[in-house]
Amino acid sequence: MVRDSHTSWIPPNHPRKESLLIRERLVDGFEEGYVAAQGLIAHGRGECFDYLIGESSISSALTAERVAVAALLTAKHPVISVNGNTAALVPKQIVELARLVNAKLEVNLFYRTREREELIVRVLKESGAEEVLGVGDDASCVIPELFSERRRVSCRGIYTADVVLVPLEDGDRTEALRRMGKTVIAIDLNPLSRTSRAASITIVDNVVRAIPNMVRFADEMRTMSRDELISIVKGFNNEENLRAALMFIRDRLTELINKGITLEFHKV
Ligand code: PTJ
Repeated sequence: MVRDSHTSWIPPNHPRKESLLIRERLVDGFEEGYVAAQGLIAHGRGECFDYLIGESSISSALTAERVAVAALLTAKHPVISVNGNTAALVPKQIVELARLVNAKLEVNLFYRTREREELIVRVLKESGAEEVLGVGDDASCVIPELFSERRRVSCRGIYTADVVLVPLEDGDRTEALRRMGKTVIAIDLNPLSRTSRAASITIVDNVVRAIPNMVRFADEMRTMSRDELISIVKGFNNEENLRAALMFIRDRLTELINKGITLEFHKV
């Protein structure tokens, strides 16, 4: 689905090639009509936080990703919520993760339109999904005390789920889902967002790394006993894990300040 015209201008040796290619995937999704314009803004905010963690999966994120996989594998009714940005950035990987942890996929949009819902279903189906919930009349259950368009969910999906993975979520719905007694797993590069602070398990990582990591962990952890998986989940403390992410950022900035932050250019 990525058009060459958008990526061909990127020099192969550009130091920020990967980041530029990721942006183009969102621009393509926007032009194809399924990424919200606000999704482009959200991505820019994410990029900023990604700089602070060194654009890599830090150890607290890897821990949270393993715990999240354990929670999904032990859930009775796990659901993965998909929005425009996730569909543009990791369509195949999110379908693969759902298959490995036996979760349902549900489209759920903050900026909801029927057209975007249907386009995202198409993207997911082209990536191998068999069933995608949450479109049109299927989203007939309502999350109480929530007023955004995200309140309408599938009765067979998010409404009855015990564990919900919500990449790039808004804080209101995270809080509402927690009030319903659900385990909420958030992926959010901003450790200070309301979503990050309200979720049960917060993964402070870029969705482009977090989901492939989780696919790898799900493959490795599938053979673990239920007791082992439950003890991984029980041993996790989200507050402590978020503190570890903030301390990583603090220490990294301190190191950069002490060691020097300017790039070294070739002398002529
Ligand atoms: O497709 P829709 O209609 O459901 O809309 C999706 C967006 C993302 C536009 C919507 O959910 C939204 O407005 O989200 P927010 O409130 O802007 O929050 C997005 C959060 O995701 C911010 O805290 C960003 O730092 C974070 N973020 C952005 N890009 C990434 C990310 N986190 C992880 N990986 C990213 N690639």
